[in-house]
Formats: sequence, C-alpha cells, structure tokens
Amino acid sequence: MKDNLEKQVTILRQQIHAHNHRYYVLDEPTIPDSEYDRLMRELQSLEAAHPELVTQDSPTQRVGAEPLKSFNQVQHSLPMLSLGNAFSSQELHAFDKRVHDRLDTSLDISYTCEPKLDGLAVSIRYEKGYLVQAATRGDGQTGEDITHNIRTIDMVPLQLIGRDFPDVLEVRGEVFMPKAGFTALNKKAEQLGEKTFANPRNAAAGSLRQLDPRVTAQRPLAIYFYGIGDVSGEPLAPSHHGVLQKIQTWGLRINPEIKTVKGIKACEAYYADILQAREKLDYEIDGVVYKVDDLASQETLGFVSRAPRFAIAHKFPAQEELTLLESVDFQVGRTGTLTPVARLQPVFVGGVTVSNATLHNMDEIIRKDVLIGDTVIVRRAGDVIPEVVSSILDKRPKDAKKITLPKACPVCGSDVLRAKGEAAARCSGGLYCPAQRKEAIKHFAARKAMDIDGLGDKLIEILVDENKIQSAADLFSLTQEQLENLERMGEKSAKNILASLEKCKQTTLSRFIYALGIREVGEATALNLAQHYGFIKDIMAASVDELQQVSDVGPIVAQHIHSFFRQSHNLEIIEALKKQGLTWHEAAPRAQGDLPLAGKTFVLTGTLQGLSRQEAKAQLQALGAKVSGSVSKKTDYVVAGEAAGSKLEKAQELGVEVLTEDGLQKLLS
Ligand code: 9MJ
Repeated sequence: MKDNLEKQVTILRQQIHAHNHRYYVLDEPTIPDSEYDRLMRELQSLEAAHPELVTQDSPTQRVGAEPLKSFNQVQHSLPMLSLGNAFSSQELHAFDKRVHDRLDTSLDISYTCEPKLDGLAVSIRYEKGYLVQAATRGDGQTGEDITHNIRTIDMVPLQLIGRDFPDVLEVRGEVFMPKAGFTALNKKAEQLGEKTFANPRNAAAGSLRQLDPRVTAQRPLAIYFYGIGDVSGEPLAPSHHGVLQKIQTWGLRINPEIKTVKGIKACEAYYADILQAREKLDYEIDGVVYKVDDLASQETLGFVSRAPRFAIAHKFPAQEELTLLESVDFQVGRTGTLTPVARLQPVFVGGVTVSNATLHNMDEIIRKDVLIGDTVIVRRAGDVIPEVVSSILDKRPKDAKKITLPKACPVCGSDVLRAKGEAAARCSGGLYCPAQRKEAIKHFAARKAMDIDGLGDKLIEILVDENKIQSAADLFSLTQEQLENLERMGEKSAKNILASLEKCKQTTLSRFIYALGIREVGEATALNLAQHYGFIKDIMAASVDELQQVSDVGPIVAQHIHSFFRQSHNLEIIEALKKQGLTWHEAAPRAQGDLPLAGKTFVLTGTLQGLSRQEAKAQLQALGAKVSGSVSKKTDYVVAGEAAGSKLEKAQELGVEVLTEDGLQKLLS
C-alpha cells in the first residue's frame, strides 16, 4: 500500500517536472494549463495526506517554505565574475585588439553574443541532478544563501533532466522580472495602496531578498542561465556556446537570442539588432555581452582583478538619468487636455539630449511627489516620450515649489475644468482656443487621417499663428502665393502642398470620420462607424443608444460622438469641407458576414510598392478582413512585400498562406 503510494507520488512528480521542462525550456507545452493544475493538485492532496512523503525537490515545495531569520553566507567555490564595460564602438574595438594581441592572432575571433539582462546574478548548485543551493553574487567571493527563494521560481528546475550531467554542476544566470509581470505586480500594489517598485530590476532584487519565500513565490520571476561555475569531471564542451547548449539539454533555460558570430564587426551588428528589438523583448536589458567562444582561448586570456579579459558588456545608452526640474508648463492638446510638461536642465538620456519630459497629469505629480527645484529621474525608453519618473527627496532644496494647475488656459485664457473622476484637466475654450485648433488641424492632416503630404506640424502652427487658417476647411483655400511667402518655403514645396491638398479630397468615409478628431474615436472606431452606417448623415443623427450598437462603441465613446455632432462649429466645419470638394463613397452597409473577406485575418509585412501598408489595411478592412500585427496559427494570409523579415519566416514555419503584392491586388480587385 505504502509502496504503491510512493510510486504514485514519484510518477506524478516526474510528470510535473517533465511538463515544466516542456513549458519553460522547450516552449512546447503538451498539455493545457488546466491539466497541469490538476496534476499539481493531485500531488498536493497526496502529500497533505502523507506528509512523510514530501521531499525538498517536490514541485509542490515551490510555494515557499517557512521564513528564515537571516540569510546565511555562501562561499563561492569559483568566484562569480563581473564584466568590464564598453560604452562606445571605440572602446569595443580596443577590447577586440587586446584579445588579438594576447592570443597573438590576426584571424577574426568567434564571439558568443548575449543580451545583457538587467536583473540579479545567481549561482545555483546541483548535486547528482538535485538543486542543493543557490546564492547571490555578493562581492563575487561570498554571496547570500537564497536557496529557499530560488526554489519558488518555476523556470528553475529542482531536478535536472536526462542522465549525462556531472555529479556537481554549478550554473550561473540572471534572475529577472519580465516587463508584463512587473506591470501587473505594480498595478496590484497600487490597488492595495502598497509601495510600488521603480523598475523590474528593483522588483526582482526585492523579491529575492525576502526572508519569507512565500512572498517570493507570489512574484513573477524568471531566469536565463549564461555560464557555469564549479563542475566535476570532464569539461562539458570545448566552447562557451557548446556549454550553453549542453546545460540547456538538462532543463536549464538559456536566452533564445544568444548567437555566435565571427569578428567584432558582427558583434556590432548584433548590438544594433538587439537595440532595435529591445522594446519588443519581454524583459529589460542594458546592453549585450560578448564572450570569446573558445574555452582554451578564454583560459589563455585569463582575468584582470575580478573581470575576465575574454568578455565585455557593450552597454546601451542609459535610459534613466538625474537632472534638475527647472519649471513646469502646461501644454494644451487637441481635446483641450492640459498636460504638465517638465522643463529640465538638458541631460543625455536614452541616446539623446532631453530638456522636456511629460509629467502626465496632476494626479501623477502628486503620486510621484515632484516639486519645482527637485532633482528628478528622467526616463527615455525607445521612441517613447521622455517622462519624469520620480524625485530624489534627499536632494530637495528648501525653496522647492509646488506645481499648481492654472485656473485659466495658458493659451486662450478660458476656464480650466476638471470633470469628476477624470485625471485630465481641460481648457473649456474648444475651437476658440488656438492650441486646440492647431492640434485639431495637425490631426486632420496626419498620415492616418487625410494624409496631406508636406503639411507638417510646424507649418500648421505658423499658418494658425499668422491667422492664415482658422480650421481644417481653410487649408483648402490656401493659395500658392500665401504659401510661398512663408519663411523657408519655396515655390516647389508650395506647389507640392497644394497638390497633396487636392489629392486628399477624394477620401473614404472612415478616414474622414477619423480626421474629425472626435474624442476617443481612433482609426478602428472610425472604420466601425463607417461600416455600420455607410452614410455620414446617419452617424450624425444617431442617438447615444443607437451608437452603442456599433462594435467597440461603449457609452462614453457614444456620448463623445453624439455631443461632437451637436456642436455648431463642428457642423460648420463639416459643411465647409464638403463645399471645398471633399468627397467619399457612401453606400448602404452590407451585413458584415456578407463582405467577401469576412472572418479572414491578414498580416502585412515588408514594403509594398503600389500602395502603402495603411492603404492596404484600409482596403482589406473595407472588405471585411481583420488586419493583425502578428502571425499566429489563426492568421489566414501573410502579405509579404519587399524585405519581409521574421513575420514571413513565422508564416512559413506555421504553414500560413503567403501572398505577394500581386496576389493581394488580385484579391482586392
Ligand atoms: C547578463 N547579465 O545577462 C553575464 N550576463 O558573464 C550575461 N552576465 C556574465 N553574461 C560573466 N549574459 C559574468 C557575467
């Protein structure tokens, strides 16, 4: 009886370990989550009924053991290294030269390139395949024992897979918190009124430095392994990438972006690729790491103090910097929203010099506790607008000043109102306010709206400031002479703008609705409205209730649409635009299901020659198709233009039908 139970528990554990491996390492789960949960519950209830059968390596033990009183120290059997940094191409080439000199070779060096995760380095020791100890890096010689916490991370195998692993295997890697998990964790903390973490790195560090592993178990932590420490027996492989491949077969997850290349130029290309992909990765990185791939060469190169001579971290420009908040201005947006903009002492961050950053709204200013005169953290990630993250309270001067919301619009002097429950304060001036007018016209002319080539934001500001236009409709009365007389505008540019204005007059109903700039009506909603009604007069006449019949239109958006068409100045502009010759095709809507491409999902990739991707998207949608940004099993067609990349590869992998541009044109016609 007892033997039978023991067998049952062992089999369950093996099954769960195997499923963990398929899920976390191979990325190929073979059972749904619900089935995994069922196996886990079965094991839990058997262990609860027979506590004597519980073992340390049981997958049920990840939920966290009893809290510790303090952390024990762990002596690393081989020191945990740090990395030297290169902040420029020059420094990188100097590194490569040193490697060549020391190895006495003029041949290209093979480097293994890895994203540099911004987390916490840990060393995990397996004996006879079982996880026995985990430690932080500490000072490289001595770290802290965090075995209890590391055990809670699902991605860390408690038991290695296979048979050919050495008796002692120490692996090193970086524990991190994926961006999505970090956002969710902070959101939860905010709802509970608890302290939030400044960034995923701090969240990961805070989670690992818990004495109570039950807290760690609740945190979405992950790990990638990138090296080894103490290993018994024969070397695992002759190269660094060989070692990584090997440990992966035992269930230790390595970063899928890792690549081995020849020569330092190829390393720089890798750097550029990863920098480009950075925003799309689900974890934060602060650079890439290059390691001489050949282990014999690594040995020859050796170390300087605690950093290896065979590896270097090529850092990305910092995304966060400190600077001084000198003043705050309020910018007025298209719908009148007042956005507080921080005027900063210029600072180099995320690869550019930043002197303005958004403070979002008054609630955020209070939450972040920011005063004028404060030293603040500025963040610029990718192409996102720079923002003030927080202030450094220790550095607050005595005369720091509170930021106050103006009572009158800084542009037109109208009252500033703040609706109950809304974070945004708004100028009540509507199109009387030049700032709102400018933004409305910019929106009207933008690529996704009327797509008026050559008519940039700056030019629109000048035209409004010089009183040449009051509304979007006035754009169509501009003359060659008026345009030519503007500063820095030649005869040819003026001609081009007039030609684009003429060209955009023939448009579509959905573009026109989007271009009107109704609050909360984006491209997709505009398209839904156009398809649902077919005629603008019907949209204009619809009640709030009727508007809610349109897909994706809820009560708030319906209210915005309804009130937009009840304001006389908006009606006047629509009339004026029609008078200027703006036209679009109108027809009674077809039932969605009748549209020829209803139910089909397309993904567009690469460059199309005959039409822009925007146009292709609009035409496909008009025929009832859905256009998605990523390829999956549910995709029906991938349209591949020139220089199509990973989406095309994915389509081929999944056996999704691929259309050329000609094929698309045939389909559309
Ligand atoms: C990180 N942080 O991703 C190393 N690292 O190698 C990678 N760190 C490292 N390698 C030797 N990918 C010391 C540190």
